Amino acid sequence: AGHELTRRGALLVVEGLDRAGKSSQCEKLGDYLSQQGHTVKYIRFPDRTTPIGKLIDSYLRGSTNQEDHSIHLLFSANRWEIAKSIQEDISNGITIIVDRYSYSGAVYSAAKANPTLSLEWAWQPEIGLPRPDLCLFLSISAEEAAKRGGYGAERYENETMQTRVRELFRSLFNRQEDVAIINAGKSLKEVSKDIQVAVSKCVERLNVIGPLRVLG
Ligand code: ADP
Ligand code: 2DT
Ligand code: MG
Repeated sequence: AGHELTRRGALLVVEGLDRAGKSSQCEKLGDYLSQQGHTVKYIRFPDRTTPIGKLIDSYLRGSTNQEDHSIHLLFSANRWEIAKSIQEDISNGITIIVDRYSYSGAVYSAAKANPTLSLEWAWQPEIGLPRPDLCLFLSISAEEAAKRGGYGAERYENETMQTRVRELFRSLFNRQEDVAIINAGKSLKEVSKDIQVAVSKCVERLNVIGPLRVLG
């Protein structure tokens, strides 16, 4: 007697270009949801702490080279190795905020313009992973992003890649459901308000959405 059903957590993803404000907004969203009484966990991809993540880290820092398809599959494997723990946390009532996910995975690889690495090809290994209840796409212009500082030293942090990534994010999100496009060019506070509105709507609908789904 007296045992109540645990309400499942929500799987919330924050996506966008470098310097769109993803990490800052993940932190603000975590604080907001905690204040609302949710148990919240923050994770990020790539998760550079695992053995696969260490290979990815040295690739991103330019210490090693990897064939385009091969590194793509490692990024995906880095999500698959954590997929089960995501499912478990969600069913135990924990809301997970994810800093980059499959969308970055598909788009950054496809932006390399390798003739055998299309967006469609790049999406395939993501099929079956936990599906976000909501993906918040922080949309920012090249001009606004540039105001937030120059490019870092990592691979992909250059104008050619960023321009292609911006275009590919747009075409990917045209085809995805459960995406909220957030204007990330506003102030930190305004952006976080817009995110809170979108997330609250999603969290209220969780009982309608039902159990955690998988990416198709
Ligand atoms: P990302 O994780 O998307 O790369 P960050 O959250 O690390 O972005 O933010 C990149 C930089 O831009 C940081 O210096 C951060 O303080 C700043 N920043 C983030 N959001 C805003 C905003 N809305 N307006 C102005 N500066 C911002
Ligand atoms: P940050 O750690 O600064 O977010 O940069 N990337 C990310 C991919 O190419 N594939 C992926 O699957 C993921 C999750 C985006 C990480 C860099 O790695 C890229 C920028
Ligand atoms: Mg970040």
